[in-house]
Order: sequence, then C-alpha cells, then structure tokens
Amino acid sequence: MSTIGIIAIFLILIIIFQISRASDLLGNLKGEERTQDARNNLHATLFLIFLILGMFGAVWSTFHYAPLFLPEPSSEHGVVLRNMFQRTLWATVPVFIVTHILLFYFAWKYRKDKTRISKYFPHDNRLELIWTLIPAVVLVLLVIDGLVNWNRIMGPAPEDAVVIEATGQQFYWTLRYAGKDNELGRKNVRLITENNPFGQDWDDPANKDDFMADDLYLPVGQPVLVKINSMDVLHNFFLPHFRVKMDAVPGIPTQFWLTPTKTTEQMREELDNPEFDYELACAELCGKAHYNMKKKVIVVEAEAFNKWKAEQEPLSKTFASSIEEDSENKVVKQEQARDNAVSSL
Ligand SMILES: [Cu+2]
Repeated sequence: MSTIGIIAIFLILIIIFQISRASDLLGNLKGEERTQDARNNLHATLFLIFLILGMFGAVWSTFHYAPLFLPEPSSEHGVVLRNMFQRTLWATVPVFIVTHILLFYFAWKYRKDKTRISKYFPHDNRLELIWTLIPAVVLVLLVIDGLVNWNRIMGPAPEDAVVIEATGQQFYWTLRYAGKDNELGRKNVRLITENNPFGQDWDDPANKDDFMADDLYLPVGQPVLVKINSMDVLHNFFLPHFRVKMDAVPGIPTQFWLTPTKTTEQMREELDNPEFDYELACAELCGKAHYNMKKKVIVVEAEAFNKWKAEQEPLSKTFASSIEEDSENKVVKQEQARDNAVSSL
C-alpha cells in the first residue's frame, strides 16, 4: 500500500514537472514575457494546492492514526505531562495553522502583477512590539509550566518510594530492587563478574537483601523511584503508558519517580484486551538489537506486590558460595600482603 502511495506521489510530481515544462515551451513560442507570467501563475497556484493538500493531509493522518495513540496515562505524572502537552498544543497549533494559511495565501495573492505597485513599509514600532511581546509571554509561561513539572518529576522522591535500579546494556535491561531495607547497596564496576552481575560490594550490608527481577513489578498507588544506569552506550528507559522517559548515560546516574495509577488487570478491562501488557522499552537507538531491548511491566495491588517482593531471592543468597570464596581470597591476599610487608622490613 505504502509503495503504491510513494509511486503515486512520484508520478504526480513528474506530471507537475511536465506541465510546467510544457507551459514554458508554450510561453517560448509566444515570447519571453508571457513565459515569466505563466511561470509565476503556475507557482502561485502550486502554493495554494500545497496548502490545501498539506492541511487536509495533516487532519486526515491525525484521525487515521488516532487508534494507534497511547491510551490515557497510567501514572500521576503521566497526567501532568499529558496536560502540559495539550496546553502546548493549544498555544502552538492555532498559530501554526494561521501562519501557514497566510504564508501560502500571500504567496499566491501577491504574485507578480504589473498593475500593482509595492508599498514601501520599512518599520512599525507597534507591530514589532506586538509580534515580539505576545510570543515572548506565551513561551515564558510554557517554560515555567515545564520547569515546575520537571522539578516535580525529577525532584526527590517521597520517603516511602519503592527503590528500583535499572541498568541498560546492549541489549537488555537488568533490574535490581532495594529489598526490605529499601536501600540499594553500594556497587563498583570493577567488582562485576559472572557471579556478581551488578558489581555489588558485599561489605555493604545494604546489599544483603537486594534482588534481581525479570519483569518490572510495580505497586499501584505507591511512589516508585527508578535509578537509571548504563554499562556501555546511551540507552533510554521508556515507559510509554506512564509517559516517563529518561536517558541511561554511562557514568552519569539519572532518575525519576512515578506513581502508577492503574493495575495491568484494570488496563486489560479498560481496553477490553486480555492480552494487554505494559512495556518497558529502550527509546535510544543503541545498536543492532535495540528493537529487542524491552521488558514486561506488571502493575499489581500493593498487597500482591509485597507478597511478590517477599518471595524473591536476594542476590547475596543466589551467589552465596562465590561471595564466600571471594571473601576468603581477600583474607588470603591481605595475609600475603602483610607477610610481604613484614618480610621486606
Ligand atoms: Cu538500548
């Protein structure tokens, strides 16, 4: 279908080109001056056609693709962002429509005409003031709106927020939950091994209860703080249904917090789609398998969330034997170092 569309557009362009060439040749036969007039008229008419087709296309595509739009936001911040987006549209779309109608209409209306004389109109203070002040005020209001909401979303999360860490890597996300103490243990990239995927520092007691999860479990109605990292290149932690998105930058931790407002079950009912699942996706083209860098997001009632959380096995338990081995090695190394130091005295 789209191929046929492209071919059709291409053919229309060829036809327009041929018509303009034909009218040029025709003009040549009738003399130079007539040619110029014909060309001006043609261009002016094309401007009008472009305006009408463009406007029609914009409206048509909006309604045509409306079924693919995201459903209502599923988080408190999502609603804030959606409203902000709509306010921005209300401020900009009317301006876009009016200026474009004028742009193309004027190009048609004021095409070269020997009977009309241009008016010399170099400067008007009042006009300058109007078209500088109005956009300035509107933009300042939009920017303030954005800043206030940015600070709300990026600012410190409530004390009781569930703490989750998401690490992006070509091409998957790893999720670490803070466990019972609600505090993520210290980690160090140098400590990463097969048996220590996050590079957790086992000397930090906060690491004892941290656990890893396959799906992103979230409790409904409870704030969640997501701390975002990357191990290699730029990734982007994107929860489209919650309208949150944040870059994962190697070496620079980022974060945001959100409060989910609808469980997966509620969403399935609302959309009348028993297959529906929230999705975590990577929104930064990060390499060949970027498209595959996603995870299922499961939003459940707080009770079910706590039950799930209690069932998870801490990483310290999963890798208990290798942690012990490591700490023994450490003791041996320390002893060796001490012996060396003593013998060198
Ligand atoms: Cu990615």
